[in-house]
Amino acid sequence: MVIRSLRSTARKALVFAAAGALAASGAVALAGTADAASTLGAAAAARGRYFGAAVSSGHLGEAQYTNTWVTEFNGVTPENEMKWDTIEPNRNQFNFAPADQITTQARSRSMTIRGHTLVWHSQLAGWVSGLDATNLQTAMTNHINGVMGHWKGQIYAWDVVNEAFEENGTRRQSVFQQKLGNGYIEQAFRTARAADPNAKLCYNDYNTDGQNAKSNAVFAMVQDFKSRGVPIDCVGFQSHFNSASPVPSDYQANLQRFANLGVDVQITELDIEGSGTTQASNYTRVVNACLAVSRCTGITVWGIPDKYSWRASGTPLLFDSNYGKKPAYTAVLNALGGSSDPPPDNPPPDNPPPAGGACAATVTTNQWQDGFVGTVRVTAGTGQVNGWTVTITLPAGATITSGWNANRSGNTGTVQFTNVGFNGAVAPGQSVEFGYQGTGTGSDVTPSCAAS
Ligand code: 9MR
Repeated sequence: MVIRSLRSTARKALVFAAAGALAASGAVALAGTADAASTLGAAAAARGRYFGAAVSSGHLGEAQYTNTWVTEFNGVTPENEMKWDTIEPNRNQFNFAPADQITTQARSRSMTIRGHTLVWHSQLAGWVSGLDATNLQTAMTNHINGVMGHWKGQIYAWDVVNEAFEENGTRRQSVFQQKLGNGYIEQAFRTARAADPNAKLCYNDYNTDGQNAKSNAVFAMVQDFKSRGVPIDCVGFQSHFNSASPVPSDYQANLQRFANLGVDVQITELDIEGSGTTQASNYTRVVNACLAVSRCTGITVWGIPDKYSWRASGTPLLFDSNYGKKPAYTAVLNALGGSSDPPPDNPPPDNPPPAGGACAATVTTNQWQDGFVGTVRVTAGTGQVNGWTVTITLPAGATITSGWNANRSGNTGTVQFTNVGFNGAVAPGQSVEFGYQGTGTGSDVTPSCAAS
């Protein structure tokens, strides 16, 4: 049991470390791992890409939310915390704390971090709109320098300018456009390059996912920037889809034509409304398109469980509101070459499942600087289990602060977990999972399992 637990943890750690290194260096294929990867991030890393999620700092205290993020994803975009109204609410007063909550955890796991976004007409602090052209120019430069400087060397890619075009391909009449004129996008990119020369600089937009007037206008801008040496490294395709705005038939071709200009492409805010196999097959198309374009360096879904989506009623994400994996999750994992099936060495031949009505338990611990999440898997032997008790002994100094899917006898030292109503019955050879989160160092625990 211990060996199984350690093997699994070590494998995940290796894959995650590799993913971080890959993200920094761009799309390079990772040498194949022996087992099919069992998480989105690990599977994407094996294809030389990151798989991220938009994360909100307000939900980080929810164990299932954070656990799902750090277990499944190897990338992150702060959903709102880096936007101008949050991060510079008053002129030259920067509020980095909400975004730091996300980036600190992400960095401790070597995740790929996307910065979103520096210059955008929406979620703009009120004071910016009232500035005259000279002051607006200074404020934009100061904002880019201040925000990028704070995370210099830590951000994989920045959405330098977001949503600057209208559907018909004309420039959006934002305050930046109206007061600074056409040149503001170029100015923003030049300022950004100087502020953090190691960050990839992206233009990001929606409804540019197929060839149309809007994406043609962005294409022309990127082509112009490339021809004149204006720094731009990537284009982000938000990819918000539903039945009124489906995945376009030329989705892959559109990604490819941008890549052919000499920029990376990224799917930056993916969500697809729907459910079941229809939703799953749409997700598969998007993932396959990215995999088919060598310069498509990663995919970010715009949230984790459906209930926290900006359009929750459309259930557009990979996890349902109880963090259950949807058919779309399995489709994405499979498209990335991963598998939810237990790897062939789990259980290894020298560690067969227990006989009769017995059970076995393994613990996988995600440890960060001063906290941890433990995921415990309870597996029934060759007979039916109708209830179970798992016992662990935590290292000194470790304290459990929350848990899910089990009752708990205490928070320190030797702790017993018993099943809750819905997960006591485990069929022969099947597994259920529960988890806990805590402070201190919670690794190296050896679980034992007793069936009833
Ligand atoms: O998901 C974000 C939501 O929480 C905010 O209320 C909203 C405000 O405009 O922004 C959402 O994210 C947007 C992203 O920053 C840019 N592209 C469109 C996204 C969905 O609206």
